[in-house]
Amino acid sequence: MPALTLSRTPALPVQWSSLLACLLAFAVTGCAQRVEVAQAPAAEILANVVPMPTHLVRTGGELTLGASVAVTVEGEAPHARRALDTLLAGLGVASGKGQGVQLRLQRVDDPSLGEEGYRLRIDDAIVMEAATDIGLFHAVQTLRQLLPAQPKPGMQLPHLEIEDVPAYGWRGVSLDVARSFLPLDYLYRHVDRMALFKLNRLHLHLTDDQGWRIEIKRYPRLTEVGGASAVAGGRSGYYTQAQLKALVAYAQAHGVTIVPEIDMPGHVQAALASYNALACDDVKNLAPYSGTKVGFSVLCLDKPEVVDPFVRDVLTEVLEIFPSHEIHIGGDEIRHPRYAEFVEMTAALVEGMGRRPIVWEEGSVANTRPTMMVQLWNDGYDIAPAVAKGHALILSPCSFFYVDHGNYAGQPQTYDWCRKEGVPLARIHGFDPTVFKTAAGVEAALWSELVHTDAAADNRLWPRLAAVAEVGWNPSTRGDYLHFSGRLSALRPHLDAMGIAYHREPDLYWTQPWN
Ligand code: TNX
Repeated sequence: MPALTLSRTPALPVQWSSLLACLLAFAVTGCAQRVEVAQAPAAEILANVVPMPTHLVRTGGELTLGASVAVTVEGEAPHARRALDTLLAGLGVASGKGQGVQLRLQRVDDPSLGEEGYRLRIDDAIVMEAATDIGLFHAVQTLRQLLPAQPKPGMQLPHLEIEDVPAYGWRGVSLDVARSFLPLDYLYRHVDRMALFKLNRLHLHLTDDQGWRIEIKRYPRLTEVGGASAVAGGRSGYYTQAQLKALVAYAQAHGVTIVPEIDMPGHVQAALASYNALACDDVKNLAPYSGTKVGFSVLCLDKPEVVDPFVRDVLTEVLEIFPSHEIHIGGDEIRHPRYAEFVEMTAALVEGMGRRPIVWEEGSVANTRPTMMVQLWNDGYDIAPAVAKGHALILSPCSFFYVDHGNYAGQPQTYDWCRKEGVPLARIHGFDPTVFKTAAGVEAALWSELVHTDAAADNRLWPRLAAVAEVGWNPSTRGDYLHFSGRLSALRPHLDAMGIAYHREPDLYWTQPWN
């Protein structure tokens, strides 16, 4: 089946309807520049779904949803079922046995669908098939995008057939809650938002110089002292273990694995301020830190008798909270003669505990097993030796994935050290992960030195995370930005319904109010 098949009943290309609206509004809004650059997407838009399904055919006609849907489930699918019930309830549609359009969720024994793939067929009934509950959950998310964001009379769905399997198993976002804390309720909302775009890894950067955000029972001062500081202007705070366990379960039910990072051996001023013995004896500055410099603090690697048990104890508690197979141990931005030795020790420790370590790119110099994952973050870093060793890569090259950089050049309160022009939506969508032989997937990073509120986080993350999702799920679409922006533009009511304070991206015609 070709990736895109011409439909018998083409959907209205969203870009063109927006263009029309723009022309009509021209006198008051002055959108002439947009008109000049706007053109039709190379492929026809058949359905407003992001990420673009790998196979999609419109089969002609529409299905009208009535007041109720008759749901049947074959096989275990509690997460998908809950998501479906929430979706239908939100649209005022009753779900249950009996009357109305038939909707079937079915587990099938089909290895070609993998852990996350699914089929969705809409004709006079709706049928979803997947090998796993999470595959069915993703099918429900596609249905969610095809339906309106708010209830309305006579809701219609296009007849279609989708078969959709992600290119990459790692489609992530990392949130730096250490520089500036994000409240727990933000993380819950964030998981919901990730789920709509089938993002599946939430990497939490839990510790850094400016704060320590995870309760460790054996070291209470880490949160008493380290939890009370933050970057200047940012928020302090920490999560209890019980809170994190509940968040982990919630995320799992939404197809999201939470990957914890304890950043070591550098980026540890909050830990040193909490437990001075972790610093070398000649270190004078042991105060909490609220600046934005990096690379100045380090665990005393000459005192393994103090540092190694600390690392082991902390990781033991971290692993009890987070069932994620992958555990991030940091390793960035520090020069020390015993650095490689420390990474080797810590990576082996994680492996000995039955998990898989991840390090930032610098850690790839250590003599570790190739099963360790490596996260690339500098565009220019020579990652070839790590690839040759067989390390799987998480791709976060800063000029594509650092969303602490502006949505546009010169955006206030953003960094530009990696790319002066910022990291616009189109650039992310143009990223090609396929040139990295051992890519596990992609991950955007929101560092929070300059991001101190929920609204600022929303602005940096959205709509750019939709492009991250598409690049990781279906990178074959990257040549057609207009196709992507047309589909995404139409999903604005869904972002509104979730209360996202997104960047009003001109490429999506979001500078104007939605009518
Ligand atoms: C680099 S990426 C860092 C972070 C900063 C970020 C700011 C990485 C592994 N280290 O500590 O917050 O730049 O953009």
